[in-house]
Amino acid sequence: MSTRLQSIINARGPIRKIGVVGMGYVGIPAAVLFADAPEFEFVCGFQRDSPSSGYKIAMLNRGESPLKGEEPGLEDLLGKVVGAGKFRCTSDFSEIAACDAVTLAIQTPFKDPKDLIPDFSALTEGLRAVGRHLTEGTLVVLESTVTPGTTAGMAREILEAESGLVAGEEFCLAHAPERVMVGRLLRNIREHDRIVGGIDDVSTRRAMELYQPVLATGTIIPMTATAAEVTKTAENAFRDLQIAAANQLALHCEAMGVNVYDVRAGIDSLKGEGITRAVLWPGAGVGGHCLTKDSWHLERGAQVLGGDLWYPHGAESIFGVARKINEFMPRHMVHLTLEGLKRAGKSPEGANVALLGWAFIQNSDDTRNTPAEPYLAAMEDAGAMVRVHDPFVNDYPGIKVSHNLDAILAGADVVTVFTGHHHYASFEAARVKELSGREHPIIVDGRNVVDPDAFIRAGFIYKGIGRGDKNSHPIVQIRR
Ligand code: SAJ
Repeated sequence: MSTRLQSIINARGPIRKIGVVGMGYVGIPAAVLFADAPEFEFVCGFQRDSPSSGYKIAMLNRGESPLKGEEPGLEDLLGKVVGAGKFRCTSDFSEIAACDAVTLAIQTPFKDPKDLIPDFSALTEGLRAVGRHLTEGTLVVLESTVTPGTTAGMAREILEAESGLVAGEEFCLAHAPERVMVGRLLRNIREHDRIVGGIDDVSTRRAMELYQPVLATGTIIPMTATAAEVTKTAENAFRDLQIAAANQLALHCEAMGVNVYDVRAGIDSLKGEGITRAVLWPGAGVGGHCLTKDSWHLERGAQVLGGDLWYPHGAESIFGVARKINEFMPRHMVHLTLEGLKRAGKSPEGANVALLGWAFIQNSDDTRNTPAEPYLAAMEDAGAMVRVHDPFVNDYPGIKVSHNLDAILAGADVVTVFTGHHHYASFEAARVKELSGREHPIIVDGRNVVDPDAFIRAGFIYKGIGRGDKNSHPIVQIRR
């Protein structure tokens, strides 16, 4: 443990002024919660004055949140701390010099997950800006999701090179991954347990001092910085794995003529002391910005840090296989669609497909990495004409998204449900058939939202993920 760093911290005293770099959906709630804590005197939000996001600075300083969608309590709290003079946003990074602690909450997407190379360019720029103004005794915390090894590796190197100071000797460095979900930002920070990992014990303790005041019911879970990075990526990799297991089971149930939802309920009924069966839900695919990348961060960490210790020595790890199963599901939706068209004696060429649901998750407008996109591309490649409906999504680059469901259903040969928006659960089979104007329209249900028997009785050709019990049903001829 560094006694030198501890004595520098003791001389500096408790954390009073905090800097938060990155005014996004992670940085803004963190900044206002730090500012609202009586333990701290002042919080400075740092935002690049770039053409795409510089507008946030003036908005935040007026007490207005630039975040889309409902965030309960956020704008009130922002107005309160701005009015109390406890929070201000600036693009002048030199003010970092006066901060006792600085957190970085900057997006870390993948350029292309196929090569496992994350795009750390924005984070690197933020680290350089912090390093240039770093002073002795400051605590630096990475909140972004990063490949394990980044905090003690690349981040440490950049901060030391820019500041001339030594991490663990002259400044503290830690990782405290965010666990926030859109729509629950403030609540998640206050209520989730907080993983806090320093590159050494002094850094861990200093980071605990920073986060303790903003936790309402959550507790601090201390560990090393690398363990914190592994925890964050693994908690999402495990969720991705659970979903993949449900998807694999669904594919097997289709092959064996079984209803996967009966099997799921059966497995779930196994209860009792020490028995756990977290059977999640099969579906049309896995989107979002968490699960689609965090398994690759985990894999890359093991490869880079582990070298030849990395198991399975070049073969596919279970997390990689899980990703591939989840990425396969939109292609399986294409397969079900083509099978349905074949049963109707129709070619995909020129077929009208009504694609219902563009958001990656039900009852949301969030479209990041939507699994509907590869489905649309594949159906258009097969010559189909795809029209997209989503009641929550207003626009998406290159895609026309309609809010008029009847118009999208009119003349549809195929109706494909990709997102489980509640609007689709109340579908009337007769109405949908009438709108389609087809004798045997096809319905492909990717989220188990429609009643197969109702649609089969109405003359539809039904296909559903995991519905091995229904996918080869006899086609009902409707007497005129
Ligand atoms: N999905 C399934 N089957 C399931 C659950 C989800 O196919 O049983 C699909 C969804 O349709 C969606 C994707 O997976 O396309 C992701 O869904 P998600 O519920 O995991 O939502 P995310 O991506 O917003 O995940 C976030 C994560 N939170 C953070 O990173 C802070 C994740 O760790 C949480 O577990 C998750 O929210 C949550 O539980 O709400």
